[in-house]
Amino acid sequence: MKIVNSWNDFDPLKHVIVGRADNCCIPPSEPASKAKVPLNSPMRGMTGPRPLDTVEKANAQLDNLVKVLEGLGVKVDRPEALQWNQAVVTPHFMTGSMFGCMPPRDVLLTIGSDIISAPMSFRSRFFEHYAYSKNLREYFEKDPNFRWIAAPRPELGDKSYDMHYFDDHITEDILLERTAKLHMVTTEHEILFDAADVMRLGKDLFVQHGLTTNRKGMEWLRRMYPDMRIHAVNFPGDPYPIHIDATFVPLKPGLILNNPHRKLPKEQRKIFEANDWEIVDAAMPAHDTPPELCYSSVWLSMNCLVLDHKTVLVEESEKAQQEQMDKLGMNVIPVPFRDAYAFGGGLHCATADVYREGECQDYFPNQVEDPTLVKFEG
Ligand code: DAV
Repeated sequence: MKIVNSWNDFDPLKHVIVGRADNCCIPPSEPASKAKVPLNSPMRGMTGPRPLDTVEKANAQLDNLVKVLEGLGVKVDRPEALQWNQAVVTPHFMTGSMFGCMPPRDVLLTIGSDIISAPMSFRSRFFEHYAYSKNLREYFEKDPNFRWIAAPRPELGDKSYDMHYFDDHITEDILLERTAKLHMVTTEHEILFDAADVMRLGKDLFVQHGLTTNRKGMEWLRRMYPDMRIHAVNFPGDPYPIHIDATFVPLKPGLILNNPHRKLPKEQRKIFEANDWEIVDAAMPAHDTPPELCYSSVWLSMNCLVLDHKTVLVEESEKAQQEQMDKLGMNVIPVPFRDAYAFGGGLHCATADVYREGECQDYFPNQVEDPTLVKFEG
């Protein structure tokens, strides 16, 4: 029986994993996660299990998302929450706690009939893939074509990070300068990527070079998938480039929303222009600030879950984003989700594809000189 199949983020969704907020922690500071906690956030210095009432509220919205999806005929699986408030000790590092299993999108990368558990660049997220073992074992038992792949487990020792990246004198302006120059907190010591840095469009993967994904991670994907084209993209204007799904979001074949504060540079657009893809500025978010104790920016407004080429789930309060998508020809289903944001993201983050209809398509048959194309850099 075929269970796993998904080549993009917009073909008809039939089977998905939705995360859980149980036991979720704010992990202790570590070389990479200082990046995730904005400089002026009250979360700096706060660690430990998240308050129970916030967990319950997030779970209520996650459970409601499950109901909405099931009501639309989508099969939903859930991960197994571990006791995340345990230390992680490996030969290369120790850290005081884990994170959670709300955003499966960060961890699981579905490419056709493969699901890859990503290396993950945060020490606190090293063992997070175990939350999905139960699901993946089941797919492995039932689907003879499903390939369960673990990317190389990273060391995440001090060589994997620029240990001075977040020294005390750091400002947002300095961060903007550095990220624009592709100087990230993660080094090129080893293969690193988070699954949510990869945007899938059939034969092409567009991978954000940012704080959580390096060039070696892209090179690993290139060697794993020699018939695919891997593109390195980056978005100057984002001081914390972590995950591509509040920055560059495809809605249907030929149409991508781009965060207007994080625009894809001109020379990186050639491949889209040569193949008649339209890149549209996303609407402004409804909120000036993210919810309390939230890692992500207000741009979770565009972190939508596309169900098919005409249907999309958008957070309930994001009226401008809903209106824009409506004008772009989508049927918008509003879903309340802000209480879940602090646990790791929006509607796209909170899900991971198991099955979408459709095959691997070539959306970019016209090849132009493309500076994003990843080649061996030996
Ligand atoms: O804009 O904070 C959030 C993406 C979460 N997966 C942002 C990126």
